[in-house]
Amino acid sequence: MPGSRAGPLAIIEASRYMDPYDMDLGCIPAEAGLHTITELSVLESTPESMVNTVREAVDKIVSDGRVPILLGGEHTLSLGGVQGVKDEADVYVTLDAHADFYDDYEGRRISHATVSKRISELVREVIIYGVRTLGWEEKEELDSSDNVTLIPLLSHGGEGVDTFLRKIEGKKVYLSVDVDVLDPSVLPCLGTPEPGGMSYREVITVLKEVFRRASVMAMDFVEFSPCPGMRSDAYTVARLVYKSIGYHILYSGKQDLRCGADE
Ligand SMILES: [Mn+2]
Repeated sequence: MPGSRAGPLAIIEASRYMDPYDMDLGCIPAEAGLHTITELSVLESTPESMVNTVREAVDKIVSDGRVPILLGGEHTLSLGGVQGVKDEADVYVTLDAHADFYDDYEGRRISHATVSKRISELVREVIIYGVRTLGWEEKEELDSSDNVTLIPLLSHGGEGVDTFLRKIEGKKVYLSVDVDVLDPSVLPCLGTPEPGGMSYREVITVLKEVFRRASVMAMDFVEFSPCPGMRSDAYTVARLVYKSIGYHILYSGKQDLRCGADE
C-alpha cells in the first residue's frame, strides 16, 4: 500500500498533542533542544537522488555535532542516513518485520526491499531484529552474507531478544526502526503489515535497552503510512520517536535534564 510519503508530516502534527513531560523518565526530553528541519524535497526524484539528498542533510547534521533523527517515508531513506553518518557508526541495527534483503526487487537495486542488503555492503555489521517473514531469495542472500545477523520473531520463540541485546553491547550504532515491527493490531496503517508483531510496550522496552547498551549515532523511523481519518496511529509513532529521544538523552549523559533521576 502506498502512502508513506505522508508519514513524516502526520508524525510531526501528532507530536503537537503530546505531553512533553515523560512520566517514565521524570523529565522533559524536549528541553535537550529539538530542532525540526523543513521536509527534504525528495518526492519527484529518483531513488538514487533521494538517497543523495538524505546523505547530504545527515552529513551536515552530524558535522554540527547533533544527532539526526529521520522520519520516513520509505525504508530506502536509511541508505542515505547510513551514508551520511559515514564511519561514525560500526553497526546498522534495524527493527523490522522484514529483512529487506533482496539483491534486486522488481528490477531495482535501490528499494525498500533491498535496503538492508545495500547497507550490508557499506558497514561492518548488520543486525536485524523482529523479522517474521522472508522471501526465499532473501534467505539465500542472507545465508551467503558473513556480516549479517538476523534474529527473527518466531512463533515458537527462538533466540529472541537476549541474543539481540548481547550483539549490540558497546557498539556505535545507526538505528533504524521500521514501524511494521509493531503488530498491525497496534499500528494498522503500514505499507506492508505482517501479523505476529510486537506490542508498543515490548518495542519501547527493547529500544530502552538498545540506547542503554549501545551508542546510537543516528536513528530513523520509517514505513508509517497514515490511514485517512485515523490519527491515533500517527500519535503512536510520534510517541515512539519521543520515547527514543528520551532514552538517548538518559544514556548519553545530558544529566542537566535529570532524566531518570528517580530510577
Ligand atoms: Mn518492514
